Amino acid sequence: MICNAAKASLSRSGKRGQRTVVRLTAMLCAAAFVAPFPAAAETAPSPALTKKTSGQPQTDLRRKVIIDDDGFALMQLMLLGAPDVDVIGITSVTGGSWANRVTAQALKGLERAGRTDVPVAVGATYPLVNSEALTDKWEALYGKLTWKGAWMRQWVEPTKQSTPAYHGPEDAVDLPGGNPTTHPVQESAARFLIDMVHKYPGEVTIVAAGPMTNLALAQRLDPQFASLAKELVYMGGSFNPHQVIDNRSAEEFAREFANSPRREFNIRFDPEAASIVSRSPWRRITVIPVDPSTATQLTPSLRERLAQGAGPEVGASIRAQEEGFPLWDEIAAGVWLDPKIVTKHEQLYVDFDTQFGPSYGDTLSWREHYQPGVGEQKADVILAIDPQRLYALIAQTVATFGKPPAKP
Ligand SMILES: [Ca+2]
Repeated sequence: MICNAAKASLSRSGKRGQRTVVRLTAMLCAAAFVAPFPAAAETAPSPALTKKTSGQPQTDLRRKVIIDDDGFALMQLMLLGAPDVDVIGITSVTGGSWANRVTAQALKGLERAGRTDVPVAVGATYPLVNSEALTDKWEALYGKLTWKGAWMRQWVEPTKQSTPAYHGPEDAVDLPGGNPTTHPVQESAARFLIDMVHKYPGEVTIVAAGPMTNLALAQRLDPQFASLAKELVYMGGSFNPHQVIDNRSAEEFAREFANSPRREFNIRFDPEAASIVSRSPWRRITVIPVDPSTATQLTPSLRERLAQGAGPEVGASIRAQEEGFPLWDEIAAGVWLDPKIVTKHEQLYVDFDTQFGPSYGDTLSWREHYQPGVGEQKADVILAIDPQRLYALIAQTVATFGKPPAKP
């Protein structure tokens, strides 16, 4: 969930050494990183022999991940900075802002992080069925949405959050810190996703933190897509969230769920895509809904703590982030990097309402035996996490941008 274009449009920066094959020092670093988190080690891929140098076999133990998102912020830095993780690609999608802007933000963020080795593929410009015109009609019938992403023109009532600029889907992109000089790959996001799961069958985790349009397109193009991935971790949906933090920002973000506890933006923007993905044969699904995010907040002190460790360039971009936001997407990365941050979770069958009525896009869920059995999949739904442990994990991962590159 991204509820603010300012957050999405920030350009991340930083210097980081070129990654190659994991060497002994990096492996030790990775081992130290995952050692406190045994559950993460349980999900680590089997070692694959990847390359020989000077007669010495070298093993790439890093976990492969593709980030599918409608922005570029702390979550991307966490995964790029985690020493046991290989980000094999980033795919953009329209959500908080249009895909062409998200693509530029990702390229720019990677340039500033010194990680132009990570390919970026351009994702879907439009949701499968939903549209701005349909959203206007829906609001006339059923009431105003709190946040509409790329279609947002104004807030319903006063808010601390900045009002994002309204753009058309093909408007020229002019990022605040300058446009990227690098370019996306030629293939579309859906094609890139399909190609990667075929190239590394059973090894690729997809962390999705925007509308699931690209994943739905990939599954419809190639019915093997979901089953060839290792797992899907997605931020989306809402079960029964409550305001936890007592301040104005938390109160304002609670507007999104106070009277619509089953509605969440990523899903509501493209309900049909979310339903297709929920009914696809993934080996494993982890859902990070709104629920655990209400205990988290990017406070000025947390922001400064993260920025101080991240080096001057990445640090400056972190300081530019708007305060007060729940850490929705960062929880998704955090749960994948360290499952021990989870304090409450439940196995549920999950789908989403695609009827164009008042509950369009709402989260549907069933315990075992109650599910309708029309393809919906069982998922591990994260309901609560330890915020302090998440903050420490974010600090630990972004701090890698503040350190000199490891010597080869
Ligand atoms: Ca997002």
